[in-house]
Amino acid sequence: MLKHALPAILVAASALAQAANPITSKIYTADPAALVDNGRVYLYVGHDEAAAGGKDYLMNEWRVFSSCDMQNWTEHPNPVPYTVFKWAGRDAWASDIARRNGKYYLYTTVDHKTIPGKAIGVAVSNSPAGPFVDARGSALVTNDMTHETPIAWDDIDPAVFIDDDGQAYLYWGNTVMKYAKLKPNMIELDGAIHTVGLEAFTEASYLHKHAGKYYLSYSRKFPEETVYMTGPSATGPWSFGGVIMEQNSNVKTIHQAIVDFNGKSYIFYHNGKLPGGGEFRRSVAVEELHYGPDGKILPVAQTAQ
Ligand code: FUB
Repeated sequence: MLKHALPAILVAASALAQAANPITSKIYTADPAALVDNGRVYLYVGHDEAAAGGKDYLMNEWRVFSSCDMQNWTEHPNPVPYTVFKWAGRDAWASDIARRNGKYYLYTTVDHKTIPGKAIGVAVSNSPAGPFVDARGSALVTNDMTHETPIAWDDIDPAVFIDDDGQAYLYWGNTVMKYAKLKPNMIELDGAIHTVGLEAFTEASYLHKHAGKYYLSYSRKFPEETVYMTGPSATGPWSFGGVIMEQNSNVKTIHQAIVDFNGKSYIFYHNGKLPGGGEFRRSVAVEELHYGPDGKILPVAQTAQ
């Protein structure tokens, strides 16, 4: 009897330990950014508002959620509209967040009103739940139209990382990954913009540190899969680590964020599994992420929804 009962108990226990996906089924959400602060995980997502059968992204705001257990998510009443940036014309695309000196800096992608193409802005708040206001009054990064073949969307998907020595970095890009140092005020680039050639890099670069090792994850190919590299510093040099998550079935993008929380590691991503979901109607979900004894990230399967 016990022989048969045990597996059932284990299945039930692992189901309980599993995170609830998607994070919300009330709206479509995409491009997760996550921050652990004061015993909670804060999650910032783009709101996918395209109608059924829509042919493009319709994203006007970022929504803010938080959880103390990765299971139950509370939405906070301060969505961040792209209009927080007076210089932005549309498109609340991907973002990332960092805390410094008691303030919360939200780096985000928007379309610039006067400089053609995407740009990166930074908003600031005294609370991780907002409200957020424009921290600079102008874009932090704008599209480089002097490039021989200018790409309107190559300055997207900011990721911010503060190293143990206090140096902050911003990573971003589409097709080519770029990075630059941030000044201690977090709202100005410090020095040159560097480019990094990564094999089949598409977008969604993300930097995190675990057990003394630097991990650079990103979306590779299109449809995208999430892969990672490791390195001895926040600027590399990078060595390929492996595939973390395979492509979605009905959505070409996947966009990850990785955090440690209460002794476990997690990866946020999006898919199109919510009923009515698809390319422009995505849903953010979360899975536990595990490291092998050699520091390798083990492949992560998406849980059913
Ligand atoms: O949500 C718009 C774009 O799709 C993001 O900037 C990319 O990362 C991809 O998820």
